[in-house]
Amino acid sequence: MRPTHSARTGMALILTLAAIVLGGALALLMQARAARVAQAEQAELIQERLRIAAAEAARDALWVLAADDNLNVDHAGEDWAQPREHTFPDGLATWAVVEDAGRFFNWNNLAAAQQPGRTSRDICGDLLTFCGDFQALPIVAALSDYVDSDDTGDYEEKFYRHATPPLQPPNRELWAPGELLNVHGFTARFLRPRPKADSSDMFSGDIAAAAVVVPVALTQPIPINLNTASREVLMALAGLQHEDAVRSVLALRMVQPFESLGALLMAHPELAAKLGDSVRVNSVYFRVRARAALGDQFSTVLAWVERDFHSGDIRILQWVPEVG
Ligand SMILES: [Ca+2]
Ligand SMILES: [Ca+2]
Repeated sequence: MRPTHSARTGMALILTLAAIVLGGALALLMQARAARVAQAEQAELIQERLRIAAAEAARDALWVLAADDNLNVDHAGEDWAQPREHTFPDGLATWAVVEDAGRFFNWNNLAAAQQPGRTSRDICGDLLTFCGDFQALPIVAALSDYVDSDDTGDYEEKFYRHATPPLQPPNRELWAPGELLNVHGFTARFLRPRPKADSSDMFSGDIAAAAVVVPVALTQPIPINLNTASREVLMALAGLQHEDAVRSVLALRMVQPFESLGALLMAHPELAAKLGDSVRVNSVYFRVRARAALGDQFSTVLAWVERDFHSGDIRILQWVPEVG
């Protein structure tokens, strides 16, 4: 039987309605996709803005560091050492802080030629002990072999040959803290920051806050800054027998920063003689950390710089941006 006129009209109407519904769905789908693209573009724009804002915050902090009017003395009360914060009208907030490398022990000191007197190995071993690790010697030996240029030692290529995955000590300075995890005895747990403990406990130091990787090749270890180093770092430098002198140094610098090593020599001649060239009252290497955030998006910069001892000019050694 052939379809009647009204049946054909009904079928056409159904097809038209189906086309309208399908068209509407397609339009909605395209709208949603366009919204998603716009959202992604917006997030990308914000990310780019955050990246630039973090870099500018780091750069501004470095300007202050370069403008330091006393390059012979560096201490925590100076302009460059103050954290900087800024909030823009749209809510974007930046933060930056500069720290001198002289306040920390540099793991890479173990790669530098050792000074007469107390070596970087001795200092590193004592630092680990003051940070609660009482079996530091194998760790220090492993890191020394990993970064020193020769192939002589218990923890050189032969030791790692059967590691999984196999690796070879690079026999050069570390470029990033993450490399420490390749060294025998170093674990993420070992390097994790420790909660602040009872300050009267001599062995409660935090290795995460006391040691850094300054990514630079050295002929000599980076000296410790008497004005900025923590108690653990100064104790590691001086050794346990100079505990009273270190306590006195910490008290003296609260009143007035050391302006020369002569002042240390006057106050504690034995300690001054022991520390020799391993200590100074100013710093050459600095770390800047900056962050820019808007809502739940952020961007960070971590940079290491070298400041010329005479001109104050800044040279960037490493610049590591990160987005999140
Ligand atoms: Ca200064
Ligand atoms: Ca080696």
